[in-house]
Amino acid sequence: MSELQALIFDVDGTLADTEQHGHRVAFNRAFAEQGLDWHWDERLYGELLQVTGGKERMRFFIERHLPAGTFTAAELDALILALHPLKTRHYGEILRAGEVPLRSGVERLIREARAAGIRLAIATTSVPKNVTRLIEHSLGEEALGWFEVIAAGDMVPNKKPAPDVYRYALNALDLPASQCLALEDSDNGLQAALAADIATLVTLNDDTRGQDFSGAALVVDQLGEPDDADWITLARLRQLHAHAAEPSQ
Ligand code: XBP
Ligand code: MG
Repeated sequence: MSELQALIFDVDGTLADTEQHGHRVAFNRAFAEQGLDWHWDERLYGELLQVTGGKERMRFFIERHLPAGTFTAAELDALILALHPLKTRHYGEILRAGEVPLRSGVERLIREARAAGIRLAIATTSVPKNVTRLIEHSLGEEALGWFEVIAAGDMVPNKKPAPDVYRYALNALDLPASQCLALEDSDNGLQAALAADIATLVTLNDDTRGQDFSGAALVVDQLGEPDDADWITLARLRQLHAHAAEPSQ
């Protein structure tokens, strides 16, 4: 049987609740800075989350929610390319202000895994800068070195639910999928990890509760801390991983 060698973490929604309090706010600030009167409220943003990637999400919004012909194809491309760096800058300011803490149990589990010699990687659709900033501002600058691989954003041709970003991470770790476990929060993320054959633990959040998580090794509310009724230890992850590797009857 293949022993667990590495954990591959999704970022948005998994390490921290970045979407509604971070990315959404940053998109709205970018729209205002560009002189656009668009505002994404929490409900609309919850729907837009079905599309991963900030540039792809803005394109989806414009194509689905604005009157046809509002922009020519060339104007649309140019607008998205202009907005996305503004949004990334605003998002960085939100992280720098410490407004998006890590989710319960994330730091504890990362430290436990490191202490046990488990390798760590990231697989996300968000841009690399957003990942490094979140890690720096929440775990400290030295924590950047804890993650051997940060597979992110446009480093792969197709974003989640495509498996590309997970395959990229496996390749960079030089490990087979059977020696890794993914941690995700969304149906798109779960599909991406499963399509790369990686057993996956899902931690739910308010935007993803109610999605279809068939195929997950386990679905929980949070990783949790020792005072919580249920919390996820590295020993539990090893069990889940071993169980997921058993041939189905
Ligand atoms: C995360 C995302 C990201 C962010 C925005 O999905 O969809 O697109 O919302 O990121 P996942 P950028 O957690 O499944 O990786 O604006 O940096 O693209
Ligand atoms: Mg996510």
